[in-house]
Amino acid sequence: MSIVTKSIVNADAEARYLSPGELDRIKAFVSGGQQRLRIAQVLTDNRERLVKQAGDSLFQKRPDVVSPGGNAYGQELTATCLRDLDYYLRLITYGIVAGDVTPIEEIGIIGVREMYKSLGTPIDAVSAGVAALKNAASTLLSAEDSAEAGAYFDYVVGALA
Ligand SMILES: CCC1=C(C)/C(=C/C2=NC(=C\c3[nH]c(/C=C4\NC(=O)[C@H](C)[C@H]4CC)c(C)c3CCC(=O)O)/C(CCC(=O)O)=C2C)NC1=O
Repeated sequence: MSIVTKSIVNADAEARYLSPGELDRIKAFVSGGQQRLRIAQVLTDNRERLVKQAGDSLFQKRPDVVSPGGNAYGQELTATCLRDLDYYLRLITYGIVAGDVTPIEEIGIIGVREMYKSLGTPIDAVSAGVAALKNAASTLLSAEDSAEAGAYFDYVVGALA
C-alpha cells in the first residue's frame, strides 16, 4: 500500500481529515515521484542485463551453487535461479514506485525462508544474488538514484540473509 492509501485508510478509520504530519509525508512521497519513476524505468529497461550480470557475479562468488550437487546445477536449474533474481528485481521496482517495501514483503518475503528451505536452496546465496543486482544497478544510476534504490535492494538482502 502506498503512503497515500495508507494515510487515507487511517484517517477515515477515525473520520478525520489528513493530519499535517500525514500531508507532509504525502508531500515528500509526491515530490520524490519523478525520481522513483525514473529509477524504476531504468531498472525495467535493463532487467535482462542486470540479471545476467548479477548471476555471473554470484556464480563466481558461490561456485558451489552451480557445481554438481549444487541447488542451481545444470542449465534448467541455473535458469530457475536467474528467474528468481528477475522476480526480486521486479518486486524491487514495485517497492520503488510505491515508495514502500510492503509490496516486496507481501509478495516475496513472507514465507520465503520456509520455501527455500524445502527446496534446498541456500537462502544466503539468494541474498548475495540480490546484493549483486544492487551492484549492477548502481553502475546504471546516478549516485543519488543509487542511494534511493539501494534502500529497497538492502531491504531484500537483509530479509533473506
Ligand atoms: C515473485 C515471488 C516468487 C519467488 C521469490 C519464487 C521463488 C521460487 N523459486 C523456486 C525454485 C528455485 N529457486 C532456485 C534459485 C536458486 N538456487 C540457488 O542455488 C541460487 C542461490 C538461487 C538463485 C539466486 C532454484 C535453483 C530453484 C529450483 C529448485 C528445484 O526445482 O530443485 C520456486 C519453486 C517452484 C519453481 O521452480 O518455480 C519458487 C516458488 N516464486 C515466486 O512466485
